[in-house]
Amino acid sequence: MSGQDYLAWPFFDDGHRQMTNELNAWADGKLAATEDTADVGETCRSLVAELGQGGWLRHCVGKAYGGARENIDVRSLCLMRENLARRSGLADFAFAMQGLGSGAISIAGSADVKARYLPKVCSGERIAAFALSEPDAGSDVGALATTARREGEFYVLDGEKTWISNGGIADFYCVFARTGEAPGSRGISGFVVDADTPGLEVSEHIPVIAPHPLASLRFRNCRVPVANLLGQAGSGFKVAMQTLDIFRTSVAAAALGFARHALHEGLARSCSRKMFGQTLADFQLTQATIADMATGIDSSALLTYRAAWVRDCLGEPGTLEVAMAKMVSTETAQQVIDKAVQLFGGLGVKSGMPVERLYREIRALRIYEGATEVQKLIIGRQTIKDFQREQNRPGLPYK
Ligand code: COS
Repeated sequence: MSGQDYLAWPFFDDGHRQMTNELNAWADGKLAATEDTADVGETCRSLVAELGQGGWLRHCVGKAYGGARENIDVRSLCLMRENLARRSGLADFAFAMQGLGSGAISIAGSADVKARYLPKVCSGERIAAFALSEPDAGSDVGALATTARREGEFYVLDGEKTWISNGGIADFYCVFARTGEAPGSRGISGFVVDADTPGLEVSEHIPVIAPHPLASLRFRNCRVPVANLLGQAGSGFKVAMQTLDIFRTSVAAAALGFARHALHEGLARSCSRKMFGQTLADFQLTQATIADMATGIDSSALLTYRAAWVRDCLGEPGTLEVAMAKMVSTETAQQVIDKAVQLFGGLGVKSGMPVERLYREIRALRIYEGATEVQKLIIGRQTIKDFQREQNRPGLPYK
């Protein structure tokens, strides 16, 4: 399979096919220049506005708030991210963060909170962010230490968040803090906090290898109305996990987009580069490399769209399928891009070359929204649990 042939897969309906064709027509030529930017914050702001005006952010929220489909459709999110990421890491990022940053509102916000925030997320008028990680609680979310204590009609937040995408440019943050109903993961709640709330400040802008707006936040005596609580007090860990169950699949799709771009670059190079009296593509070693790249990409696509389909069509969270998709797609994309760099030889590491940019861009996807090791934990635990539950069922083989 090549190009957009995979759209014929039974995971998709005609709406997905039409949306993807329209997105590609809209994005062609438009997004290429977004990568070499001096001010990533400003570029992301205008990308969010453009994506909003183009109607693309409608895929980040449900229909009642301006969205394209009844509920957030993970296959649409994935097709959007894959096709944006093929062209521009920042455009993909700007799109994805509107969804991730408002996902907890879609899942657990009151009708009032949804009505206040989601339509403007959809139009691109307000920029969203998801604030979960802390200096001492990244993979171990249950250990987070930011506190929220109830005082009358407010919760008062104190603590620090870090690695917050859109930090510094967001208009609001979905923040997770310890409210203490129970120890560990059962004593955490989610809140929507407007960026201009007194007591909330950006404490550090974090430079990274593939520049994105990323910051640490400090909360000091930051008073948030009780009405901004997301779901029940104490349910925040589950709300955060449910949000990640939706958006981790889309990380897999973004990795797929980067990998497809790298394969395209690798093929163009292999078919044009002359050496030893033939082209690079004539060497069996190159053909083996291309075979690994192409097969890895299709494996990733199958796992990614299966995870999206499980959620959209079976109505299940698909935590196991999501974890498999995220792990395989991000790890595979890293290998595919590395092979593309190798096909370019010295030019592959020259600053500004597409494969050099992809090499920097892919790395963080193996870490954020649950590192590969966390995905292994989820897959291993769930597989063991399934075995233990099923092992006494009559009729299973090997009994
Ligand atoms: N959906 C709904 N509920 C979930 C869930 C999910 N996907 N995953 C776990 N839960 C529930 C569990 O059922 C359990 O509920 P009870 O307390 O009622 O039994 C509770 O949440 C705690 O679950 P668990 O014991 O599995 O939590 P752990 O502390 O062991 O953490 C991992 C599990 C490591 C998987 C989790 O902390 C995680 O995903 N970490 C990575 C976080 C991340 O992605 N950070 C990046 C932030 S965005 S850049």
